[in-house]
Amino acid sequence: MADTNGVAASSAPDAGARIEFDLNLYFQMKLIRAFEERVSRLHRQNKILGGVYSGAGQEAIVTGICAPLREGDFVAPLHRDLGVFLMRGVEPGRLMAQIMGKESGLSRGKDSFLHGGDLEHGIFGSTSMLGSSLPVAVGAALKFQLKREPQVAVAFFGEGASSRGDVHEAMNFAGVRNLPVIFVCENNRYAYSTPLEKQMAIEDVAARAEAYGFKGHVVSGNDLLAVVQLSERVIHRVREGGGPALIECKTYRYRGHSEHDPALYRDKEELLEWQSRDPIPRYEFYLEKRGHDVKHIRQEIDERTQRIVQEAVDFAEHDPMPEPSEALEDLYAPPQAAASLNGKG
Ligand SMILES: Cc1ncc(C[n+]2csc(CCOP(=O)(O)OP(=O)(O)O)c2C)c(N)n1
Repeated sequence: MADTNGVAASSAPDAGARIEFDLNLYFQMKLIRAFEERVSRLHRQNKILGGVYSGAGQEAIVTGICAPLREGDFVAPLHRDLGVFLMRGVEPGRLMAQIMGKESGLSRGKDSFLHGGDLEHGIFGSTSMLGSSLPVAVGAALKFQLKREPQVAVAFFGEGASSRGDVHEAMNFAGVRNLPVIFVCENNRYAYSTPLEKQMAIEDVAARAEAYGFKGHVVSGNDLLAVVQLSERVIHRVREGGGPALIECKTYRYRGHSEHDPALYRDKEELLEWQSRDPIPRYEFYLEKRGHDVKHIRQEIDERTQRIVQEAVDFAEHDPMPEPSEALEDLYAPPQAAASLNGKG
């Protein structure tokens, strides 16, 4: 696995590598949490353009799912998955610049976090339509299959999006064609203010996989160890040609749907209960059982993550806003490129 924020290595063959792998996962999850918290704060300071959709509480999912991915794999994140960008090796400063709408951001200041993508790191920028990125991930998986490339596609979505038609069409097609795609549902029990039971007649989104001819798995999305152990196994199988998979991660978002939502539709007891299952202390407990000096490691990693986040903020704050004259650049593929895509170039 890469040191700070590179694409994570796939597996840990021996004890030494396992220790490094375990500690790097901890570092990644803590970096995502620190980044999320800072972004929420920056939003309150009016330094962020557009909405902020915090994934605080859900960090173990992106960390554990992305860890076994390789360069060249394709990921379609959910609007709450800032962590995917860090896990795939996007520079924290560039990510912060994107969130602040600055020139060095992924879209060169044309959007905030929500729709940012980075194909260089295999990240498809999401669109506002819930669930619409699943057919795109399936398209990428079809390309991998047709070209016999050993890559996989991963599509993250919420349980709210799972009630949308595109999600079912994507899963059906993936099942029919046995495509190398992993669908990851981050089931945080609320789609904006709509609770789970008001939009699904069953308990598990994962149960739907069977109807499309592949396996659905349920895992605690607050248990990094469980997520990574499952994702290593599932991604390996999918990569080997075993066909699609659906992983449902049960979790909870700490903040409102977005920063402007005080989430008055859920009760405090529920939030407290989920916070008592926070993925960070849970993983620390595992590290402790493995014999690590967690207090010392925590302090070291906190200092490191705070430094990285501060450097990212400094970079983004000093980065210029884009020039108005660039407003129409990068909106469409140049005619030459479009013609060659159509086979007429
Ligand atoms: C097709 C569609 N319907 C409604 C919305 C408005 N909307 C944006 S996010 C959201 C809730 C999404 O819930 P979920 O898919 O569970 O993901 P979560 O936000 O909980 O992570 C809604 C209703 C939208 N963007 N697209």
